[in-house]
Amino acid sequence: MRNFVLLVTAVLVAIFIVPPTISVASATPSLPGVAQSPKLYVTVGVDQGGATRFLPATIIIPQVNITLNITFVNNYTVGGGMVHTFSIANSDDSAIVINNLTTGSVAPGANLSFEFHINSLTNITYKGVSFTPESSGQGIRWFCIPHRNAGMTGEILLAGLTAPTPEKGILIRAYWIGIIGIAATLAWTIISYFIIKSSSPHFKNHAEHVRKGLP
Ligand SMILES: [Cu+2]
Repeated sequence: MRNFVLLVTAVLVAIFIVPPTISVASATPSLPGVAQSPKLYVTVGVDQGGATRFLPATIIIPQVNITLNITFVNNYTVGGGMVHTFSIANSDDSAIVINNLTTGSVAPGANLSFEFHINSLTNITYKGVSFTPESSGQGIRWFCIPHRNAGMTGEILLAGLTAPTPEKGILIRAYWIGIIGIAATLAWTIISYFIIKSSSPHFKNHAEHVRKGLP
């Protein structure tokens, strides 16, 4: 019985020490010595029903002055699949700066990783060249060259400007209400155990109980 009490105590301690698991975008510092800005790794695939759609079609960045490392996976290969690109154009002359058909065509089953720095939503740097990316209205537009007219586009948005945040607060609050509820139940179980034990002479001493030959 003492082991049981120890176990319950350990569980209680573990519950209060283990922090809530809140997913945080991976932020790794760039080159040491250089002014640090975070790097965000994002994987984008395509619609699994065969539609010319990116999945996801929205990338939310937590801040500007961030390096975005994108892996575009052409993960729909049924019936031979389709060749796609993940491209970003210069808003000034519509020239494709990131991933044209020569450098960016991704065959079915293949993938392509590349990264660029977002100085602001109107200025990004790719391979040392800064330009104003095409706007999506609220953020940065990206698209597939062969299927743009079929609606295969996506956008990079800045968190806070567009993302709804109240839900997160409710989730964390619900988490703590749950934890407190579980802890209170466990605490009450332990208290009940000692109350019952102390109020009943029969359970004061287990060895004595056995010596008397009681069940
Ligand atoms: Cu496409």
